Amino acid sequence: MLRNSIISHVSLAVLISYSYSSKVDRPRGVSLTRNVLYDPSKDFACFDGSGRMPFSQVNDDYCDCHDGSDEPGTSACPNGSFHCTNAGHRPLNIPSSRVNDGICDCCDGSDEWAKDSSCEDSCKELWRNEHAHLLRQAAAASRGVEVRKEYSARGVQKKAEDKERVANLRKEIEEIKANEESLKVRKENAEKAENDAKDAERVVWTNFKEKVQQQHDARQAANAFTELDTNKDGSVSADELRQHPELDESAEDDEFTEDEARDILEAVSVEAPEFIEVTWGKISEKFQSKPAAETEANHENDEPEEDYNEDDDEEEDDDLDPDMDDEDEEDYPEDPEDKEYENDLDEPDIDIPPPPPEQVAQPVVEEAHEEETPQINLPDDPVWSSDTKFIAAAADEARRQYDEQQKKKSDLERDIQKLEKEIEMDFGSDEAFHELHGKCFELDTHEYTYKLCPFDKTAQKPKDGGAETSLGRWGAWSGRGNKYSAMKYLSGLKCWNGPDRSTTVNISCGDENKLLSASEPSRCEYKFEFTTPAACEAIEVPDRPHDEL
Ligand code: MAN
Repeated sequence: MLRNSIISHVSLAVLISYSYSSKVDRPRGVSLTRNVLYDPSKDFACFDGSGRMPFSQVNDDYCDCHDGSDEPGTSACPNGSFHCTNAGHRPLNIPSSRVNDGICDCCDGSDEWAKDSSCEDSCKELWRNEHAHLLRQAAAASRGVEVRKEYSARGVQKKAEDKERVANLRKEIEEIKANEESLKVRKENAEKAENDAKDAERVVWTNFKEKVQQQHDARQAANAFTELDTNKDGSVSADELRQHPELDESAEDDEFTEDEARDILEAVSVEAPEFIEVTWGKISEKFQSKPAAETEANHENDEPEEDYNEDDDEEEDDDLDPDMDDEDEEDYPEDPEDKEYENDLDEPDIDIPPPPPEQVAQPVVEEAHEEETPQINLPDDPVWSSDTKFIAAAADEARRQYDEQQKKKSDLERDIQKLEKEIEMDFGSDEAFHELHGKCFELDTHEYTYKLCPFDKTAQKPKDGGAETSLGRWGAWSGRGNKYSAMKYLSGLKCWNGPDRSTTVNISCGDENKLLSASEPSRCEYKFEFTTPAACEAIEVPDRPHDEL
């Protein structure tokens, strides 16, 4: 209001300024606690220091102080505040703008003092309603408090049990550790014995395999010699070699000349031993055996075939037969250093030796072609002797025992870790929230089923099917003032083009554990309301209203 309009309001201003409450004299709109700041016998100083004035300017409907402190009972200052005494109910501060605006804001009607206001004093009525409501709330809270006590007792007991379990598990670990070293040594010794025994047999087996391979190679060479020696004169000549153009070493011309064949033979012709020892090594990769029919057709008038070793095939079959007779087995040199064995290697013998005793592994004989020497595939390891099997079984058992104890130890360590995590968890000052640990609560909304698993996670699942979406994992208590009034769940599934999903769960006292509501106030930030007896505290209901007057 402008200063020049004050004149017309002087009488009103005087009325306002000295209109004191009937019970305790103080300017209008001033609370009991601030009354000391308004002393009519002194000049008035603005609370913010923005001015000083005769007391008559307090509540003169003109705003002198920046903070509005000189106009506690009028609407003159835009930032002022009016105090409703509201005797019989609860005092209230309202913005000055609401003073004399025609709306009853104070239940005692004191804000509408200018006119003969229609505001009735409804404070007593309000108090009665509020009191009844408070009594109902207090009754619910006291039921909740009883349940909370049960939760608390169980929570305290659970924590004690968990601690005891941890202590017992630690003892078990200690016992395992006490035996660990001896089990380890036993296992290592048994494994060493196993490795030694197997290594020794592997040496014999490897020699045997080499020998078989050499014999096999020699057989291939002998067969090739037989096939190449078409005139059966006991030697392969350059002409005979030329029947196999695939052996031509010069790629440029098509013709496999006699000179080229001689270069390979390094002679006019070679006899079997030299062929097997020298020539075969040069041609074996290129040599292609001709199908029997072709060979027979080409040489149907030849002399009756005299194989380089015509008994070989039979013997080979015998030799490769795992069910060979004992005599054969005895022939096999047990000692890989055996002289006889070495001599065998010097002079290719087309007999395939029997496998070492007790190492009768099943050779895989593949009949590649009727006329070709069978391919021999022997397994990497032999069939172990019964002694080695016994040693290996002992090592298996020692390993099993050691591994079993190790697994038991790590299982126990995992259990301890889990229990310790639970023990360290903050379930409230009386452990009442422990009751909610390990449980989940759901709420169906139109689109989703929301889920709260306290101290674990929050989630959302579309009702028309589809996977559960994580709305966060347990983070921390996050209530303002009372930290147990809210929980925070963080790092849920990342929102497309947005933050990781997260949830704030407001906790309030209720008769039962219930997820009351779930909403998404901003995208991917969710808000749940949850009630639980664990949050109940006794409510004290005042039996009389405030009586500041
Ligand atoms: C899904 C739900 C919604 C969320 C959108 C964000 O539809 O998780 O709650 O707002 O993704 O893209």
